[in-house]
Amino acid sequence: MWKLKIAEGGSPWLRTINGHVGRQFWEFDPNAAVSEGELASIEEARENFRINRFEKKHSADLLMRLQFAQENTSIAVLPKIKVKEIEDLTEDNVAQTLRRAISFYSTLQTHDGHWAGDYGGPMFLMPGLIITLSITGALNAVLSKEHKLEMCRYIYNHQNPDGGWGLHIEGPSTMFGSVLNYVTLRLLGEGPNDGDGTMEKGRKWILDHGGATAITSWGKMWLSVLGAYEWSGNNPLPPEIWLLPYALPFHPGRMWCHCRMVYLPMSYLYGKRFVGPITPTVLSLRKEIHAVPYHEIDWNLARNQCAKEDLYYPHPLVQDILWASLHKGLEPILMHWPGKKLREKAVSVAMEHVHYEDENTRYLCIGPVNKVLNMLCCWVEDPNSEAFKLHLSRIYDYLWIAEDGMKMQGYNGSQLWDTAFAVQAIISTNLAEEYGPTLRKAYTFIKNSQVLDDCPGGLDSWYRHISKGAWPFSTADHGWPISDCTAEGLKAYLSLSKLPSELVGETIDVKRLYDSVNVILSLQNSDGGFATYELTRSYAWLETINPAETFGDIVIDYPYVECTSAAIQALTAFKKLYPGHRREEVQRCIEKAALFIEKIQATDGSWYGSWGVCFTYGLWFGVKGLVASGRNFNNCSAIRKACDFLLSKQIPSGGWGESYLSCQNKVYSNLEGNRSHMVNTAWAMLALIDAGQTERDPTPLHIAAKVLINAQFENGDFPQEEIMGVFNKNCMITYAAYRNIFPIWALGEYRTRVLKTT
Ligand code: LAN
Repeated sequence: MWKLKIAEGGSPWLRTINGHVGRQFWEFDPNAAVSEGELASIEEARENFRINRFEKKHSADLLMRLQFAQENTSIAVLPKIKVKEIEDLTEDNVAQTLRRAISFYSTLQTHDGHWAGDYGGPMFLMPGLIITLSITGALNAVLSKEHKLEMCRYIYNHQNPDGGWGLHIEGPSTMFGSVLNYVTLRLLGEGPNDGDGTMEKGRKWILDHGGATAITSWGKMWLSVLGAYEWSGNNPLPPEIWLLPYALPFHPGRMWCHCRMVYLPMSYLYGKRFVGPITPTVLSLRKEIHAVPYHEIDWNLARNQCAKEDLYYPHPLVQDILWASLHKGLEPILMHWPGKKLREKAVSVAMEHVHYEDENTRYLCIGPVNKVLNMLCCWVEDPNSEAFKLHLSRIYDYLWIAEDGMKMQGYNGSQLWDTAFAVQAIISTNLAEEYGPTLRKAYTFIKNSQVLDDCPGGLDSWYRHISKGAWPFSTADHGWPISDCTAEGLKAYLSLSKLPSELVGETIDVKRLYDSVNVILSLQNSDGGFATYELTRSYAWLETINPAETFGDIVIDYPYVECTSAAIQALTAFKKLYPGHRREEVQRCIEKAALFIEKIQATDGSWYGSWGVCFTYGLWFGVKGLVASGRNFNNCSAIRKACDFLLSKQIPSGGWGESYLSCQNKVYSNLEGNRSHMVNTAWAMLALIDAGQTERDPTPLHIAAKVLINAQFENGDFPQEEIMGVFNKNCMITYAAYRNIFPIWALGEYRTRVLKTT
């Protein structure tokens, strides 16, 4: 029986700075007391997913929800509301829907005060883990047979009908997804010919589309360390780049931290031309995944091959010329004495940076890709090292299980982010006094998750921004500061601090709030905008050297409407409570940020949301930021244009439903069949309410509220619909809590700001 464990350590190889608050991982306990009924519900959920997997590609996080339902059997559920006519939208009916929704959502809160949930979606993460564990010989020590079974289940469940696998669970087949997942199944013990044709179909997709030499650059790197592809078929990733002066615009220290932290261990492995043990499986894979015999492959040609299915960001010509000259001109020098001396120096500098990252994230690392790459580097450096052991025990933080199987998540969770939103959603309903225990726990979690220190040593030499006072996306142990997570954390904290302390608990030292404001102020760029983790440190033209064909906008940290808006909102909320603190700076920051948001609005009145799908998300942030800065419908044309844009996209049913294609193509796209999606509907409502639509004409809000209310399940939950998170324009990611948080928030605002006034 799988059990979700919360805030537990349990291994001498785990480090923590806050007693593991926020940690979540799944453990298989063969002896757990479990009823027949429980087992049957889990089996049923799995079977339902499997049968409908081509129509509903997104799992509904049912294993966790079943576990919590089991633990909360005594909760009485109010009867469901059905709205037929707009007249049924009474204060009582909306309040009852909200009580049902919040009571249900409260049962999902963990004992340390956060909300846990599935943060899967990408299909290229688990392969990196399995390849690393196979190479290092740690596969069986880290993963039980139940783990492996669930991982295989996941990969089977997400195979497309054409035999291939996508970049993410809802995407069409790509070479990147197909080869990596095929290889993963093989390393997990599947033979090349399984009984039901999965492997044969997968291989056929790969070979029909040009074979594994047409995989993207990241795929080439993974296959090279595994030994199923040659390093000479990779474009250079020279570690010497770490030795260059910071003044150069392409210095890695100026790149987006995620890009920098992924290319760091890659450059170490490339610099060493590291290849794992060539096992019989690896030899067999060389035959299975390539379209021509391995020794006949033209590796020089393969360097720039990429299947058309994978090409989101094709290399510009200058990039190909750059790689060719480094490959042919520089690499031969660095591979032989005396150039080799420089190479040795460079790989050791790279390794120092790897260790710094590991140590300062308690071996979680900034994300799932550098997590496993750093782990591999530590093993390559010394297979018996403590660092490698410390890495192993943090693998579970990235694994999640739902009815579709076990997946690797895009982060070690979205704990702080979801909790900050959940708090603001609940408080928006004006029912806070009924949910004291829930809010108290959440308050404790938020207080316990603030990052209290900067990283050690000279921050500049490690290319790190300050973190003292920031909030992270997941946990304090992860510790990387993020502009909008700090802002949302601060907003949630401040709204809780306004509630009676008998209800929610004590405040923290105001200095900690000043520190968070300091982080926010320090992250404003000179153009007024906010990027994600750091200031924008270089130029957008650097994107021409983005070698990752499947991702857009990864090389530098760009300013975003979401981050900029969140900063404005947090600073305005702070200013109201602490008007004296850095008054002028705060005011100037807000005003510059608002101008930035106006400036980046598209001519059609929309904002493109980069981290959620997509226009509805961007518009919610755009409007909310402008309104927080003091603008409104009457004095700001950007807000009026945003309203018009949103209203023009409302579908006849009354909701909004945006497809992930909006993100890729940057063109508003409805979901297939013009269906509505509860999360988009909620974002659009929130934006319209903030923009003053109530005074103009509340009808669009009424019909949207009706859609939300009618979608609620008997138990107070909402349906899991299409995937709603995104990164780097092209890859989708699951936010399992959004289906609860945003309907609550939108109906909360609807209750307090629309119904109360109309
Ligand atoms: C995230 C998750 C959170 C997200 C928000 C806070 C929502 C956003 O407003 C700012 C950007 C941020 C922090 C973000 C950036 C990109 C991440 C880290 C992710 C989407 C989670 C996974 C993704 C990461 C890059 C995945 C690994 C893949 C690579 C291309 C390196």
